[in-house]
Amino acid sequence: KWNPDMEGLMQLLQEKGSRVTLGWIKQRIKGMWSKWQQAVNTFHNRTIEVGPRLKILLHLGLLTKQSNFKIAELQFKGGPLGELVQWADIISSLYVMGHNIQITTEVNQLQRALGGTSHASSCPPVPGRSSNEAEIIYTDIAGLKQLKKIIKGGYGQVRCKLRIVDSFGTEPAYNHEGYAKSHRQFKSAWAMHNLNPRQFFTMFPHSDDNSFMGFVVDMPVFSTPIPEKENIALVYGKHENYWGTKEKYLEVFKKYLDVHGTVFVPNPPSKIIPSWVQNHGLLKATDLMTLLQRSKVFVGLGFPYEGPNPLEAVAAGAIFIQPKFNPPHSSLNKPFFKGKPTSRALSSQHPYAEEFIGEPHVFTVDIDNKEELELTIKNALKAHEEKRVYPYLPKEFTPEGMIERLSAFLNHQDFCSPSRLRWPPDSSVQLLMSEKGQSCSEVCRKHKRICEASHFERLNTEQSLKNILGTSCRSVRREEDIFYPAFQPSSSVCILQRTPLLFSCVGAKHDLVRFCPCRDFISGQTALCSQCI
Ligand code: U2F
Repeated sequence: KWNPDMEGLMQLLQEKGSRVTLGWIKQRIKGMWSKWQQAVNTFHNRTIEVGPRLKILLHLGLLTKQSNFKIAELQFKGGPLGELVQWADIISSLYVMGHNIQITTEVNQLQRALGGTSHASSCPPVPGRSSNEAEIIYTDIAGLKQLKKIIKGGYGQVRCKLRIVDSFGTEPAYNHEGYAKSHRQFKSAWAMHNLNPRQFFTMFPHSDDNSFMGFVVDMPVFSTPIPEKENIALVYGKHENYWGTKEKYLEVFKKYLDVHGTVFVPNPPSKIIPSWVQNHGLLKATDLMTLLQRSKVFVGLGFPYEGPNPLEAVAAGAIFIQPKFNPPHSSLNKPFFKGKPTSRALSSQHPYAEEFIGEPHVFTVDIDNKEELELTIKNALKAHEEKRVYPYLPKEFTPEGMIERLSAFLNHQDFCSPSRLRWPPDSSVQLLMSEKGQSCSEVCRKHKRICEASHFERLNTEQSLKNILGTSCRSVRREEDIFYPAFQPSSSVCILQRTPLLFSCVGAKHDLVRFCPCRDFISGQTALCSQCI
């Protein structure tokens, strides 16, 4: 069933007409193909539950003319590539897993692809549907809006087939249309789609209410012993706008290292990049990897947030030094996050690198404190001298890890049959009570677990609260908000959730103790519980 035939995939990605949208994606897929082949070979030697061959439609809304994002136009000019990385890897994994995929990058193509779908009917799909009809549809928020226009009346029968690729995540409060409309701070042009929050797939495992899709990092093959590093600090920022006012910060690195960059040079060139920076211009992925393998340090400027590049640097054996954010960056203080359907606050440029990787591969530092910064640079150089740094990549960002995760999702997340939706198994989930004012995500992380939203339903009964609390629960009532199920110590009242779409891992209120389903996870494969594979 595995399909390692790249030429077949390239044919699927062929474009008609003059507008080239898939150029960068095709380049990435070709460059990474040998890694996908290797992953397929490892699966020949071990069992994995791949499930039936599915007909899957992938609609890349971000590349359509109608999205107005200009991502296609800027793909070779320093524009954002993170989302293209992710789409390239989703396409590759589904294809090598042997699924029957179709890709659309224009609204009229989407319309044609949906041709056979009976738009008005509701989930689950009607038996005897045409064999041409997609069983799963991956798209992004731009694509979802386009779908909404095509399919009147709330997505009809495709609703439960949807999987939304959504880098930064969509929290339940923004997802539930009625709730968002009655709480103005949660209104967002990107949200209010009333999907199951786990139908949104993020770039990093940062939003427990959503699912974690991720992407793949090209781990270089090193000769042994690993070649000596050169005295290079490579700055993370392919667009000159990211460099803005950071000259003083970079001067500190200049005292210890030669500073390099890979910034796209516009025509005419501007003067934002200091003359002492050796700029290579925007590089091809393979050349960037070679430069990262030569570099001791990869320097975060504070933007872009949560991109793939720091993981590539760490996989190449460089140390990522990044700014700590105090106060954290969120929609409250940063225009970038304004209107995004998440209240998440970033404690640094790359919280995953900070929290899940850490020292000696990642140092997070207050960049306004010059002494602390100098000490960090010295510590990083010392770690290299003492050979304490090695190329590192969590399994979840390898092709094997991505296939493992995606196939588990495809086999177990059945949004068309809610009765089958309680996954992972009960045995991987522990019920915990938060402290007053704490969210479920917080309490689960504190216990080295992850909030598992699919198990809220099981907790949300009078009996289960009484089992946990005994007689402390004086009375029980049902309410609609993002904090329930919960206990209010001041009144000894237990409050159950009335609206399942509002079950939320991140909801927290100062006077409430939350009841939380916290699951275990495989180290390096955060999306899966210990018994999930
Ligand atoms: C993030 O998007 P970015 O495109 O800014 O993310 P990067 O970390 O810069 O990396 C994207 C890819 O670009 C490649 C690099 C990565 O795989 O290898 N690249 C390259 O090919 N040549 C070069 O010279 C430099 C980089 C994030 F992913 C998005 O979700 C956000 O929207 C965006 C803004 O926060 O940041």
